[in-house]
Amino acid sequence: MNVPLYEKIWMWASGVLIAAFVATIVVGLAGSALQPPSHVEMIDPTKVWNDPRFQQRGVTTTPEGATVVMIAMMFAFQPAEIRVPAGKPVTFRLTSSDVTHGLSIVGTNGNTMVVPGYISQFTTVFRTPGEYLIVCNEYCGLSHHLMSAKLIVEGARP
Ligand SMILES: [Cu+2]
Repeated sequence: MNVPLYEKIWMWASGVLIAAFVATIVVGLAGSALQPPSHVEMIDPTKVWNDPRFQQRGVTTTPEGATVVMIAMMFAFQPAEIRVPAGKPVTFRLTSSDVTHGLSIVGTNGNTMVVPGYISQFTTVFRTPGEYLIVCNEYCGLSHHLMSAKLIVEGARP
């Protein structure tokens, strides 16, 4: 079969692109520990503020790590400032009382959508102590750009 050179170049170029796309997934998974959300837990979005799972918001610390319980709403996170230990697993549990929001901890792999009716949960480890900005990364309304919170990672670098 006679394949013209020009066509061969395009075939190889497409092959390289496909390999590059697969590599980004592998690097994201293995290198940065990014993963799709796997936790499915539902909640009545109209009763979020009275739900026992969201009565005690904020950080609960144990010797093994910490759990953060937060509610996302237009246009704030509640609580707006959280302190977690460095080098230990921190589990975030979030839900929304109105529309779809996002929680993105800038400079880390902490990132999830917060969809009304569901509880978003993920666990991550913060290795570097310091102050991190938490932003909403799903457009949620006119003051979306003001929706932020602060994460303080405390302790010595493990
Ligand atoms: Cu938002």
